[in-house]
Amino acid sequence: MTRLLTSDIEKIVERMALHEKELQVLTGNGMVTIAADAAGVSVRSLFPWMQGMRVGIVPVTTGLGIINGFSAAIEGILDFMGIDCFVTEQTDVAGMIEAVNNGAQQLFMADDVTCSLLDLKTSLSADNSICTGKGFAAALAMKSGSLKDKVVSVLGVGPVGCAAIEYFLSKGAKVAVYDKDADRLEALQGKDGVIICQSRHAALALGQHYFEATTASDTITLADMSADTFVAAPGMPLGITQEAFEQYQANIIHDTLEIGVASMVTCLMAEKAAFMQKHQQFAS
Ligand code: 2YH
Repeated sequence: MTRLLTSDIEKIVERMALHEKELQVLTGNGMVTIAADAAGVSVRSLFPWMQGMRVGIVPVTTGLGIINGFSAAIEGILDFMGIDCFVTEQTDVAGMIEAVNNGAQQLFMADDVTCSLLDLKTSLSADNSICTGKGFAAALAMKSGSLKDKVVSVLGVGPVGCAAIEYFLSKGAKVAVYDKDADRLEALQGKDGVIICQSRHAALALGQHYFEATTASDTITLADMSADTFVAAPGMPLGITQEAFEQYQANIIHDTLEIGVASMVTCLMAEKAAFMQKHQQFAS
C-alpha cells in the first residue's frame, strides 16, 4: 500500500470546489451523491445522520509518522461535506481522549496500513481501502451508464480492487482481473462473473472500461485507451501514463483522498442507520 506524500494532498483543501465541479462534469454527479451510491443508499436518507456527526481527526505518529497536511486534508474534505469536525492538538492516545472530551462522536485515524473512521456509539467502522474501491466503482458506473453485461478490467486485486469487483458484480457487470501477485488472483478463482487473466494486457483487452487499483505507475498506456474507454484510477501513484492522461483526461476519474473519505462517511452512516433501526426494533 502506498503511503501518501504531502505533495499528493497539499492542494486538496483549496481545490475542493473545483474537484466537485470536475466530478460533476466527469460523472454527472457530485462527491456526496457518488459516495451515497457507493454505500447503496440515497443522499436524502443519509443527511440527518451526517448532520449528527462530530468527527475528531487524530494525527497518528506510529510507523513513519505524521504526514504534513494529512489531517488538514481530511478536515477539508469533511468540512466540504458539511460535517462538523476538528483536528486534535495532541496525537495518538492523548489525541483520542482529547477528541472524546471535545464531544467527538466519531474518530478518524490513519497509520501506514489502516485508515479508519470509527463510530463511538455503535463501534462500527469504515475502512478507507474498501470505501475507496466502492466510491471509485460507483463513479465509474455513473460515468459509463449501465454496466450490465459489460466487462470492466480491474488491475490490482487488493482491498481496493476487491471492493470494486463486488460493486461491479452487483451491477450485473463481469470483471477481467489481473494482479502480479498470483495468490491474490488465485483467491478469486471460480468466483461468478470473474475472468482471471494472466497479464495486464489480457485483462485490458477484455474490458470496455478500466479500474486501476495497483501501486505501480504506467499500467495503462495510450495504446490501451480509446474515446469510449472510461477509467477509475484510485491507485497511487496514478497508474496511467502521462501521455494517456493528457489525451484522455476527460475519461479519467482520479483523486488521492476525496472520494475515498466521502465514501467512508456514507458507508459508515448507512451502516449506522441500519444498525440503529434494527436495535430500535428489538427495543420496541
Ligand atoms: O497514507 C496512509 C496509508 N497509505 C494508509 C491508507 C489506507 N488506504 N496513511 C496515512 C498516515 C497518516 C499519518 N499517520 C498521520 O498524519 O496521521
